[in-house]
Amino acid sequence: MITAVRASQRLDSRGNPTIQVDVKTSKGWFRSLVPSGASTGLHEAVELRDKIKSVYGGKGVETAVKNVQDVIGPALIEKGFDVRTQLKEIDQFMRKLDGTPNKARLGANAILGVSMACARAGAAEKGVPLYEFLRGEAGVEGPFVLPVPFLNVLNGGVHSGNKMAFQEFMIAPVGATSFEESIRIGCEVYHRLKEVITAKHGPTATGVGDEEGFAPPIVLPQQALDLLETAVADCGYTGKVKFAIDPASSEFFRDGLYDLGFKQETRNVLTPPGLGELYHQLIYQYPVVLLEDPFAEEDGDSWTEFNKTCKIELVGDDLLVTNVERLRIAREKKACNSMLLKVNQIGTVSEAIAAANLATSFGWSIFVSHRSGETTDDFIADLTVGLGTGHLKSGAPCRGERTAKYNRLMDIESELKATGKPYQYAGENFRFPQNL
Ligand code: 2PG
Ligand code: MG
Repeated sequence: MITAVRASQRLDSRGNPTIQVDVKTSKGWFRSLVPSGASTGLHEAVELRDKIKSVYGGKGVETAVKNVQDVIGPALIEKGFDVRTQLKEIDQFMRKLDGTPNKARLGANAILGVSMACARAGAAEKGVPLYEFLRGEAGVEGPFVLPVPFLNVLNGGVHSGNKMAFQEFMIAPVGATSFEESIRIGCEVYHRLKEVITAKHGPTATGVGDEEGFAPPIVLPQQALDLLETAVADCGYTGKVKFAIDPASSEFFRDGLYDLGFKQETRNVLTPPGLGELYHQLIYQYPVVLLEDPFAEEDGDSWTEFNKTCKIELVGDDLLVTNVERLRIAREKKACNSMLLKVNQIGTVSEAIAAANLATSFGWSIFVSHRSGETTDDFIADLTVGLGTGHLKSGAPCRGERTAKYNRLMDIESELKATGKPYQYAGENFRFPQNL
């Protein structure tokens, strides 16, 4: 039973306010911190901001804090839900209390904070680790799966001040034999990449972007992938490390065209088929195994067209926003074959799990994701293992808000090893680890 609910305004990794929620049960206090995106999808649940320009530039979340303290908290306590078994009911109750289709009244940030803290409380009351609790909620069975980390080591788009249009270039150590080894490989490549960038562009070019990947003065995706290839080869990991790209193309979609020069003085415009051709070339030329948001959320036809010939994992982020309605539309249109899972896009843990289960029923893969504005909350590490998704992205292996998730995953791996519970590292099977 929940006996107290507390909320506070705290900071995310960009120095913007976010919401922290504490839920109390007989086992103690359970905390969550809510992340926030920059390249957000049009159909995401509403993140409530105070919009008072003079305070944190309008980004304060005091209203959301008040909504937890004065509305959600007292109502939940009165209901007397059992956190061990009623996470779905708790989430459903908050949705009703909000009363809007996109959580615009109480705020998806307020609701999600409570939902995550309740999941933690539920796990503690049940006496199981959070990943095991979430696995139970999702009805997942079989050996536990440790994911392949997709480390975003080069940042562009709206996540950095360089001129590169594409937002994320990730390295995926699929050839490792354990999660811990995958992190070691990822870190070694990351550090070598810094040296490669220094040699090419000088030491001032090694500053990092919002997800702690480097943001050197490059423009083209080929330049980014060449840097990655060099760093991987120098470390002796060619073949063991694959690449992934999230261009976050909604950010440079204008009037039916894609402007790769959107951060430059001059336009560099491609038609949707032209952009599709560029992706095909990159996939042919480099070991790219995953492509996320290659086309804009309003450009569904281009997704469908590209999916006809795309042989790799095609992930819908802005396109799907972790929302079952959007998933059904995308499936109808044969737009993609994988879902990005971001809990704050939908605003409750159980709705995120429902979206994951629907994606699985479509035969799609699931890629768990952090947000560019993160916190030290490591919830998604447990969620990834709980759902057995086989891969996640949590930025570069650098700075606390990113490494918190990777560190937690190493803890989980050690714990599984120590307790003798069956588990496997997803490796090459990151898309469909249940086939392991
Ligand atoms: C994305 C994310 C996370 P943001 O586009 O996938 O990497 O960025 O949180 O800014 O939406
Ligand atoms: Mg994305």
